[in-house]
Amino acid sequence: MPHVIHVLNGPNLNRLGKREPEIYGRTTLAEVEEMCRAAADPDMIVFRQTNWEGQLVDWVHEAIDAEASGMVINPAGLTFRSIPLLDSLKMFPAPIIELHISNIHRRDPIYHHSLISPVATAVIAGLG
Ligand code: DHK
Repeated sequence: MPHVIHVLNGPNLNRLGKREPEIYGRTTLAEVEEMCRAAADPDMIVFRQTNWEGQLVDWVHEAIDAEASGMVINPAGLTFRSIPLLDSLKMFPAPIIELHISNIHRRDPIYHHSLISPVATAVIAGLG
């Protein structure tokens, strides 16, 4: 069975490129998707973005059912609030990379405590 990585993006990341460029840079989400596909075999990536919590939970379930080989997830603002997302990720059996474009630990304290990190294999923050 081919290895497939699910790359999931949370709320407001569809505005990348225009959104607070001093924090998130000018790269658009479409360009990020291209970079992911260029880094892997194009059909090895499932790339999604939503502004809805339930949709993100549904996509985690989809990754579980698809027996995905791994997940890269930027939960964005849901990182700090979503127990439903945390509960869904607890059921995902393969490696999970929690990703933040910005260094959340250098920002406003509301961005300091991730509910997701306890179930993440690793966390990347601040590398753009
Ligand atoms: C993106 C967001 O939307 C914020 O809510 C997070 C994260 C940081 C990021 O750096 O990718 O705090």
